[in-house]
Amino acid sequence: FLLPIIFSCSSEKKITLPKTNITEASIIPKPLDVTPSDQAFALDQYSALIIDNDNTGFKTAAEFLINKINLKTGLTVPSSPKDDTRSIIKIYRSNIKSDNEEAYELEIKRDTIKLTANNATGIFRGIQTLRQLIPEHPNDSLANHNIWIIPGGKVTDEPRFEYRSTMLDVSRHFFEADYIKKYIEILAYYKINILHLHLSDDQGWRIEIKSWPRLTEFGGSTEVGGGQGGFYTQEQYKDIVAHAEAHHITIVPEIDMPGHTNAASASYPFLNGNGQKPELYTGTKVGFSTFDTRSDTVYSFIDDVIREISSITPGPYFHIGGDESHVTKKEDYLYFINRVENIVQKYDKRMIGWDEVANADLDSTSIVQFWNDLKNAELAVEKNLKVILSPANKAYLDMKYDSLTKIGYDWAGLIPVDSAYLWDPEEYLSEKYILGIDAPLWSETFDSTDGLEYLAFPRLIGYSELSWTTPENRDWKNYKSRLADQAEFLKRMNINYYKSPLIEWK
Ligand code: TNX
Repeated sequence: FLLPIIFSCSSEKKITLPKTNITEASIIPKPLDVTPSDQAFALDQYSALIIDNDNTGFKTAAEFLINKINLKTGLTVPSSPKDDTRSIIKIYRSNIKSDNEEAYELEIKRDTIKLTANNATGIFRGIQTLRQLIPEHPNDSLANHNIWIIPGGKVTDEPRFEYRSTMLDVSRHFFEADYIKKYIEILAYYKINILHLHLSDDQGWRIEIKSWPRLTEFGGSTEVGGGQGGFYTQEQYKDIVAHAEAHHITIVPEIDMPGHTNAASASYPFLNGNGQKPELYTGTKVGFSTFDTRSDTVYSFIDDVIREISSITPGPYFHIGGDESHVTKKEDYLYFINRVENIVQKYDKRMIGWDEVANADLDSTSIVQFWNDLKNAELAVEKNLKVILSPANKAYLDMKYDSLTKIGYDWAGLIPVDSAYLWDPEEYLSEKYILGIDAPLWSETFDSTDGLEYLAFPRLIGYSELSWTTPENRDWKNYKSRLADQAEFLKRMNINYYKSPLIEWK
């Protein structure tokens, strides 16, 4: 006999009810405080936007929001109300309670959204929260036109740390300026506010220095594996800086020295500490090169480099590297760091160096970036200096996720998506010494933007939450489900993220 085939069939149209509880919205990084209401805002063809003052930063931020709403929904939101306007997004400047530079308040009601901050940066951060609250898909069951339902309530938000950074190594492999601009857009969406560019290393010098043209003409002509390398002209660098500024992101340029300097010394052999003329290098060894630390000509070269880069870098920081100078004598190294610190200060920048620099007699404004040796970070604290945390076994984006990851290293361990998230900066130092977090992406093991994105995402999204969100507001299970909801954005942005099996991707 035949088994009856049972199947159910429904002709009912599937109705997905809009999420209207703001506390369940997938915002990353999680805001400081979110209070729900039982209302919801309807974003549709009858919505408009207004700004309460003429501040150019506010205007630019509002245009940014209008543009992003258009890209996501296709709606063209007018920047002033029209006769048929039914709902309004208002951007206000007012003195909100927090004096944090990046604080904002976002209040969502039935027919108004009010975004308030003391300055344009706060508004810009709040705009990212609002973007994340707009659903990827409209609801078409509520009216005969598309409506994007934004859950109602109030968000009061500000970051835990002021330095929320990622580093990209464009030296071991070069990545074009246009790509850096796309990367900046993704960082901004997650409220990362610093992009640290590792602009020089043994394998390539990547920024034009007008007074020393061979640095890029020759020193920028290759990369790991022997590819053609490349470099940013100063115009291109300025363009990156301007794009970053428009996203309220600061560029931190790094020229790594006295070690990691083979490309510079191959271009100008007088820089070399051992008196020889080195060849260009396309391998992946570290710690074999050094500048001549006792030559005044070397310091006048460094003065030119720092002067030229500083003059096109509006941000307050200059990173001098200082790591793995294994062939520089200790006393020469300490002498070098102090002299270079003076040059950085002469051009009104605050010096940052990898943790080894803590051994020098640093000025109180200089910053130590912990990556390897906690003793160096503790030494920095003894000297009352600020520290940036980049513990390699937690925050290195070039570590493999697991043993099957095809690119990346494992010298500091494997870093799956959960361990990248499950730590707290205060495990290392007390909060008052921590300026923030930097997640470095070293590029020895990949030459494509696909590889870059595979290692960076989704872990970088977790570092954004670690540096923005207070420990009480962080929870892996909750984060994991919010992360799963990022898939649509990452796909829309064409990001080749790693589909970690730890996440139930939507
Ligand atoms: C260590 S981290 C380095 C880099 C390498 C990286 C590879 C640091 C300050 N130095 O030169 O690219 O390991 O993971």
